[in-house]
Amino acid sequence: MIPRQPMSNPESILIPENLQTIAQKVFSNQRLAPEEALKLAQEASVGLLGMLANHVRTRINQHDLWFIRNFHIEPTNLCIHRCRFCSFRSDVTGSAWELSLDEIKTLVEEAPEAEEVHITGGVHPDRDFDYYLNMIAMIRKLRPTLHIKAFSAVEIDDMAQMNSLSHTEVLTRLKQAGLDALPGGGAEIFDAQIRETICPDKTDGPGYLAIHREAHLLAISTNATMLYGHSETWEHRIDHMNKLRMLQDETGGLLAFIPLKFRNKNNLMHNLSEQTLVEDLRLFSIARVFLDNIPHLKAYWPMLGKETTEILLDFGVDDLDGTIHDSTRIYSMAGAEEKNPVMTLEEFVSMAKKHQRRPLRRDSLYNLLETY
Ligand code: V47
Repeated sequence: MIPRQPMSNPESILIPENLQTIAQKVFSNQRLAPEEALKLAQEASVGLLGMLANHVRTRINQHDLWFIRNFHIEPTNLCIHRCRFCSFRSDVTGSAWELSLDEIKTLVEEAPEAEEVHITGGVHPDRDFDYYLNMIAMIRKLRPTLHIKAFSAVEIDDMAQMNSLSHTEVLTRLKQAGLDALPGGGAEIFDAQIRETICPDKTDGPGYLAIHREAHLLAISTNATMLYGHSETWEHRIDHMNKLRMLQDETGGLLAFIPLKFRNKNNLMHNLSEQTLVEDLRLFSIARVFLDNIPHLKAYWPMLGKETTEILLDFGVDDLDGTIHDSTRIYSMAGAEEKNPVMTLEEFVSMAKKHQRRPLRRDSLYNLLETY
């Protein structure tokens, strides 16, 4: 009989010589320089990356796995912009919608148990600023404790430009109406040259970062995203994350980082193939290891599918977003796994327990509401 080997603890797994100094830095909780993260991304095995990501995730989030009861409102799919990856815009889908405030009211009334609403959509060509202010004020009046996470930096920028207001004025007035936080959309990839190809006519990288900084200064927390798996290199990804890490050092206002995997159905970039699962695992791991100051790494399951999301729990993820209630179309149109996205609390709890994680229901600021 072959004698059983003692189970090795993760940190005793053999690490190749060329990566030992970097791995040691991660294990001793030191920050990685961008070039070290790049080397890790390019040279480490996926197993080593997962081990490092688990180390950092455990340090920052222990064995907690977060979830929220939420729903989306997408007020319109009309849009003045022409992002080449978009599968949602009315001229791509061939049919347009614009929700009235009454229709939005009904959607809020239909989700009495949710603690967060996520509002984002196309940038309408001629809605005035009052429409947005009235929308937020109406939701706030209807549901005084509902957390309102609304309008990406791009939408904020366009509200400012169309109404000759500063970003500070737009954010201040939305906050007075009841806005709590900004979602992370619109970041794509900060590199100017790639942006010129994939989304040439909207808020640029410095603009996105400036609006998030402004929001943080007004005590509006935000998330940040990165669209990956299209034409960018690892250098572009690390540069993108480094800019977010520097912003976070300055303001501390970012709650979560959400890598968004490019999906290639029904858009102008359909000729590009999608990334493999292994590449997803590498990307999430590097994000967890490099972004040592952003508390949460979210796997947005409607985009990734539940299976991949579950695997990502072992690659740095501590947050799964929420129940969603089949209220978003941005990703299903682009070919995401989940065509009618709904995740029940039972599914979430079972996924967490399978991975020895503590299932926790949160509010939008990661305050604990319930353990299971
Ligand atoms: O900026 C659009 C992405 C984003 C495609 O803050 C696509 O909690 C992949 O930011 N393939 C908007 N991605 C959504 C977003 C978001 C999602 C979930 C949670 C949060 C949060 C924010 O969706 C866009 C763009 O990067 N997107 N089309 C596509 N074909």
